[in-house]
Amino acid sequence: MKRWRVTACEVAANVYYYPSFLSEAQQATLTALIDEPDETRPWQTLTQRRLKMYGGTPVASAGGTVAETVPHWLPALWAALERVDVVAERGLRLNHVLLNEYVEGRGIGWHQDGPLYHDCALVLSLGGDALMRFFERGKEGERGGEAHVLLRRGSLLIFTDEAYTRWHHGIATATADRLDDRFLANAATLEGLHVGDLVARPSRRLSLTVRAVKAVAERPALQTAEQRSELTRRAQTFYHNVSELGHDDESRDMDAY
Ligand SMILES: O=C(O)CCC(=O)C(=O)O
Repeated sequence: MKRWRVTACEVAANVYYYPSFLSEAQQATLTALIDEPDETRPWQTLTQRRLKMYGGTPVASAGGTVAETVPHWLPALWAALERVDVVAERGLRLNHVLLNEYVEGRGIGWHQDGPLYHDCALVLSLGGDALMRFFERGKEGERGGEAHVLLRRGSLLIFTDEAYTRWHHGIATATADRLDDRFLANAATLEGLHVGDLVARPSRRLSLTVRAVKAVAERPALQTAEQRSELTRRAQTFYHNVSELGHDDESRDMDAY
């Protein structure tokens, strides 16, 4: 994973899509690295997906996120992503990853990524395609515009500014996604696919959501048992809060829309 060929395509205000960001070989390497046994960091099973977090638990208080040791392959990935134009222009130092695993067409309910991170989110897709839907919420809470981006395997999606702070995003639970010409924003990038096509979900899809946490606290060289248990408690609270328990109704709403 030394060289990264990037072709940018702006699909909607503040939403950028890079088809084939990772080559087939890079996708295979990254998937193998993700699947390396790691007893220190087990998968967390949520309602719809499994999740791993790298870079510490994002918190607003107590001096910020406590930096932690990350897998050996992650710093090179962060460095490569920091060279992508949208990220480089902002001078962002990436320091956080949520690794999502979805099986059998599972998705993620409507949500926003929140103020603990800088307003720039990157999503790398592995294993298969899924349709990411964005919608804009107006000042009175009413629904505004909607845009769909088919996230093909190997692609990179970046969304910033209002797409991050005002728009919501999610992936419906479905065995396949219909490419809807009313909303599809990256049709021009989809070789071999056409509006109206049904795109099957893979049996397993991985995504890495990469961001920069705003406040990072240095990890003390030696941690007391109390500090360790506080970090575990923070992580469990975080996993609980991002669990789709509260999003299930909204997922149904996605399908009804
Ligand atoms: O899996 C994806 O492509 C999206 C993940 C996502 O929205 C998130 O981690 O906030």
